[in-house]
Amino acid sequence: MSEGIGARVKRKEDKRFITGKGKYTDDIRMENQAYAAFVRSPHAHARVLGIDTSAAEAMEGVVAVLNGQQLTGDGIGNIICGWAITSKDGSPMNMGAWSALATEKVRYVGDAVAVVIADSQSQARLAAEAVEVEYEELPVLVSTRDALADGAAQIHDNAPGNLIYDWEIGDAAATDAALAGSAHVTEMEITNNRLSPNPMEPRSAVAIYDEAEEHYTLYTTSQNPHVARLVLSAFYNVAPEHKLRVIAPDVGGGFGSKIYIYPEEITCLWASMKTGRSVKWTSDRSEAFLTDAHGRDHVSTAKMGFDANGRITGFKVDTIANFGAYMSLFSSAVPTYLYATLLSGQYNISNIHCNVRAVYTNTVPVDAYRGAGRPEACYLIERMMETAAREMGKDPAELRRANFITQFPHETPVIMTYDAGDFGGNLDKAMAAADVAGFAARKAEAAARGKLRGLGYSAYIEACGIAPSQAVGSLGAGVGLWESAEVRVNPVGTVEILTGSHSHGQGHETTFAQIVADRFGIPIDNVQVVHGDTDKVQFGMGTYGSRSGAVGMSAIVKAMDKVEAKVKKIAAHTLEASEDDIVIEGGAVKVAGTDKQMLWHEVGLAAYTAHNLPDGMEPGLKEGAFYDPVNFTFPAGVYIAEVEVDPETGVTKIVQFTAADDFGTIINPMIVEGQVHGGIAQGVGQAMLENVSYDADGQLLTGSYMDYCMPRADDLPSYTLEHNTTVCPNNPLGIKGCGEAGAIGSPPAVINAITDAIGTNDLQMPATPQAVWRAIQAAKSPM
Ligand code: MCN
Repeated sequence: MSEGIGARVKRKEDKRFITGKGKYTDDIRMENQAYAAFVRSPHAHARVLGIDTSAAEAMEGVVAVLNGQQLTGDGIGNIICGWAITSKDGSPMNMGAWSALATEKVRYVGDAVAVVIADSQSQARLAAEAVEVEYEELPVLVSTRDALADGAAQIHDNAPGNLIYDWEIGDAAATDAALAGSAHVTEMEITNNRLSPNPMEPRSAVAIYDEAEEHYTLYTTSQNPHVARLVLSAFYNVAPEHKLRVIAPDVGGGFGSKIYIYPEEITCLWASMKTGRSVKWTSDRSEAFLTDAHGRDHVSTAKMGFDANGRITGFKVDTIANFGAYMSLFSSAVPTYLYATLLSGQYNISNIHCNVRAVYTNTVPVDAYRGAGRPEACYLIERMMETAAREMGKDPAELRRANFITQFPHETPVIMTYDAGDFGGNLDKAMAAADVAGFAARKAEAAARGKLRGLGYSAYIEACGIAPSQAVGSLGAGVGLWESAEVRVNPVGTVEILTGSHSHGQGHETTFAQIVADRFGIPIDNVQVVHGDTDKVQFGMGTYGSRSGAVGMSAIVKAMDKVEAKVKKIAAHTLEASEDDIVIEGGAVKVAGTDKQMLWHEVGLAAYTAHNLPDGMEPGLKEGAFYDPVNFTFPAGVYIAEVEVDPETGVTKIVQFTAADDFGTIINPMIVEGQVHGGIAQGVGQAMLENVSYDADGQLLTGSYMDYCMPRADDLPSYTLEHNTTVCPNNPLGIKGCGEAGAIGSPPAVINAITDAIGTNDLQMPATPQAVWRAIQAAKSPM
């Protein structure tokens, strides 16, 4: 059976994961290891008047109690956002200072003010409770909507009115004119609810300072260890880059939340140097809810205009994006270049304008969470399309089809150039698989049982494969986003792939091996994927924005091209043939049309034994490459949800969910389907269950699984998945990312289905039974 491109190969890494043999950060145990426990603010907004550590310092097992004054005194820099956004008046973004340990002020419940280092975790935690902090409470701001209001609490002195930036894209005047001349305008206010990321493995760090070598090692739950090392040394001044090794071993999920460098890693590294002990910190679930970067949290008003034939004339959006208490590493890019640039959706729209105001509040920092900006854009467009169809009495599928982009490349008014797609084909596939034709009968049958049945569409598009360096650099990113790879063929013919991508659940050890197996005709078990260690892989950009396939694998392909060229030279020389006649097939390097061949491992051996190489050829068989694409990739698809609502209780069941996706060339259909399943589960979670909630004092009300409802198996239907393929022209494999699509496309499909069932458009996420019941009642007796 082929193990190459397109094969449903089982994941190589799962053997160790499902037998409990994975090696995670918390599994690292160092000799002489101490533990960190953070002293966290119980107030959402307060001045720190004093910290008394004397009682804690006297407790058993306590090694040190360290605070923010000491940290900044040692020259440790502030945490920064690395993506510069310029406001429409030309002013730079207002970035408030964020010290890993707060000094003068705390700005959210959970903000760390001190750290206790002790011999055991329980001793550290007990002593943290004994640290006395005197606070002066300040007025609190939580609500996204209220952040810009007169009299709102002021969170950072250098961000007057809590405004971080006021940014726009598109043509405001042309869009206003288009809306004014429209036959119909749909208007909505849409909230995108705040989410907590909840990877299975909580964040963890083990910091090791070697005094003799003046060298630091950090084991950490990171999606991008190289970027972590760069930022820790270049910006936070924690350690010189060549004296810092960052290792992200097995990581149990991230969903974006492990891209950032948090206060805890900085503090553990510094505390290790201060105390001369290895320092470990592992978050518990409560700390994760309190401190992991949240996602989404937008409030938008939108207007979409149509001409008499149902063609979109203009789309105008005004969004307030809540950034929480501080600007996290990528936060500024999320509601701008990852959101507003996708507001054309799959549609041919000549006039778009979007204004985004980013604001501070006394809540956990908000940054990228699976989809990051693109779910917010998709939700907005697809709720608008469905609502517009209902208002105009048009079929929602046909309204979409009439507006689909059909010619590629297509340049949108919000600076994206879509490279390839077949949006009508995706819709056809989804509609056939969902049996839309049979929906009326199913609805009637449900009605006979007293149930409301509804059907909702979502046609999503996203820009992923986050790179290209030229584009992201010109838009304000602090670094270019390419990827690196090295392909090492060993003397016995086995292959090691060193990649700057990082796998934390996506199955790279399998899919990356598959493309090597495909090219060189060797078993995937003879291919080892090496990642996640700055001492092994020199540099890389890590994994987020569904980039590892399109960008990371492309770097491997480029490196394999170079290996193949050398292999052909060696074989041609040894077999006394022309290089042009050499082919690699079935684990052998052959002279085409003859029976002359070298086995793959014989070529490997020849390269290293080096006594019969072509003149001037260097021995060895390893090649490196960097890949920097010319454009993003644009996965797209159509999702159809079918729901049944109990009108007495509001309880909603998704009875059918159909996804037709276009991911270009698919390397491993089983892994891709797993990615889509997981993404849809997260999208259903956002649509129906999940919501981070704070009270007016800034206390987190959803700080445990009792209050923050994650989707469970019985909340989810069996999915029907279809694939449509248009090959991406901008990478050698023709692939598009699949890691976020499910989370992007599914929320509007679910909400559109529920609102179809209950006959009102007035419903915000999450559509809990209570929210659905209330929407039904409000529709019955409008105020
Ligand atoms: N793949 C494929 N064919 C394609 C596209 C991808 O076979 N046409 C394979 C890839 O080789 C890879 C997997 O599918 O094994 C996902 O690839 P890709 O879409 O490139 O995404 P990344 O590997 O870059 O992963 C990042 C993406 C993101 S941004 C989030 S968030 C997310 C996600 O992946 N977080 C995840 N999926 C996750 N899955 C798990 N289990 N855990 C997370 O934290």
